[in-house]
Amino acid sequence: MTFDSRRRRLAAGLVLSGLASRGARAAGKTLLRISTPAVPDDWHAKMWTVFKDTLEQSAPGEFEVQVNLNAALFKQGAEPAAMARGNLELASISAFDIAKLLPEFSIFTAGYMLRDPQHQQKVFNGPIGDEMFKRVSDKLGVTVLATAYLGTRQVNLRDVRKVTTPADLKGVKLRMPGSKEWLFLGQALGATPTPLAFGEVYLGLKTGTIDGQDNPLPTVRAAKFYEVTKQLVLTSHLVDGLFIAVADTTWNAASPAQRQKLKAAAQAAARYNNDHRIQEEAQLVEFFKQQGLQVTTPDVAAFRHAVQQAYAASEQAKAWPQGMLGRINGTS
Ligand code: KDO
Repeated sequence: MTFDSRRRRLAAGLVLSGLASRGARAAGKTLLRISTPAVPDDWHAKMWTVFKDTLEQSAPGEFEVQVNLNAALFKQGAEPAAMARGNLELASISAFDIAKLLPEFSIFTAGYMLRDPQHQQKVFNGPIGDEMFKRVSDKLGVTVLATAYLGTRQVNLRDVRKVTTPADLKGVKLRMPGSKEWLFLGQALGATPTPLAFGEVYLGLKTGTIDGQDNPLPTVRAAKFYEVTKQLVLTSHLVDGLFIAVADTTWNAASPAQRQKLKAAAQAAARYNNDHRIQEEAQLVEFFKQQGLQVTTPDVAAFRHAVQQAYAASEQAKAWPQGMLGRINGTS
């Protein structure tokens, strides 16, 4: 699809969804538009079907859930603004999206901070999550309903090279999503971070405009990046998450019973995603080897040290709430 035809479709979609919104409300249903850049075969795309099905069972006829994948409705990272404008009801937003508007949230964009998916769930489903999500609601006008594990990010290269420490990534054009918080992570890894939207990554790898990208293994499979790369470097640099969030206008208009059902549906979706992802992450190295990729393990301690030093000395760390780092580390 050309950029123009996509823009026309998008504009038509927005007009239609505006009309649908009024129509759906008039018919007594609340419209829930969802937008994600995820590709259909990825678990955090499929989890939205679980959300929709769960809600249709628990609240039949009350909601009309519309799932839009592949960034077809809003471009990656634009979801919080679309929710604030009343053009989108639900999305899975990243710590990086939040940090743009709430600088203290950048603590969750730091490499080698969260230890594993279990640590992540404990942090966000406990007092730290309650406190930080309250700030998110106050600042962004969205309520977080559940935390989905996106996976542990690994470096994935177009050409094979020996990578032991961050110095070995010097000059490597490593694609990162386009915000300064993401670019900082790429730089901390020792690479030359290059901003690019998720939807452009496959072609970028194929044509060589980028030398590599970083993503969790299930996404490398689902988006087929393994077809256009030759190496996976298991840096495990970020235990990444996505927050299933609803616009506060929708949340505040819902009855207490509806809120409970929305939350339960989001939690069922996150559970589905988390279980599948964790299971798949444990199996994928074998799959990639079968596809002909070299899978190498660098000196992870050297990467951890360099990345943690970079964050400790960073401008963004100045916005982190007092004592939060210790509280995160101490959560078990
Ligand atoms: C990506 O662009 O690399 C990323 O993994 C960033 C995440 O925050 C999230 O937007 C994700 O893409 C998309 O959901 C596509 O999987």
